[in-house]
Amino acid sequence: MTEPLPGFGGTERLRSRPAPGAVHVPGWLSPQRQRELVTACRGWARGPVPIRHTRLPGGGVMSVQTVCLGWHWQPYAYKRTADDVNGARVAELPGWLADLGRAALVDAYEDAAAGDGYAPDTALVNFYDGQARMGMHQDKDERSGAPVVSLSIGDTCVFRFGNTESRNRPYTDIELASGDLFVFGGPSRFAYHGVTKVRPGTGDPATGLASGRLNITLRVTGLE
Ligand code: MD3
Ligand code: FE
Repeated sequence: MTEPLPGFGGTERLRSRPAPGAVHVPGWLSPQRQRELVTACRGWARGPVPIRHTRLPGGGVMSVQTVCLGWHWQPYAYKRTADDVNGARVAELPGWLADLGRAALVDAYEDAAAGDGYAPDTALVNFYDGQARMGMHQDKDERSGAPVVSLSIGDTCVFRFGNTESRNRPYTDIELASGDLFVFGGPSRFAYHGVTKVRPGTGDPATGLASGRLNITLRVTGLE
């Protein structure tokens, strides 16, 4: 009798709702979709605004490299042009990526209407090498409480999901692996969060990413 009982002993990661409005759906992106996204990100990384380490007002630079679509985020505002890079207008957010965001809300919230009216107008594409981190922060430069959709590809990271009051405890550490979807809506939209480590060598090179981690977030800026 070596057959495992169904539902026990598996290693498959399960969907979770770590806080109201926050849903983690492991393995949401198919391998084919991950490859397509990696190819698209490579194109956006070349231009019209090249991917770069964002400069912070205090003189530091982020360890993460970022390229934006739709609107260009620079600390701490969104603009149509990348005045801190090359002055160019950022690439449009493609309709297929907004469609993917709506499908993500439907699946995360298990509600066929959850994507209705969701019109993300910016995407931030973040690339993490093995040393890159993102400190605990809130995303509050958007003038909208619409959900943020996060897609991860490549190496697994430790994502730290905190509370809305401060960057300190309580927080929950969650492994985000290639293909994972995370949606932050409702009260979770303004929670502190960050990336405390990347686990080099955990991604499958078949995604097209030989090393490192890509994260794509879809957002509604509320700007025009
Ligand atoms: C929760 N990115 O770009 S994605 C960011 O993995 C950012 O690159 C991380 O934090 C990354 O701002 C985390 C998950 C995420 C993104 C935006 C959020 C979580 C969020 C906005 C509000 C609440
Ligand atoms: Fe963030």
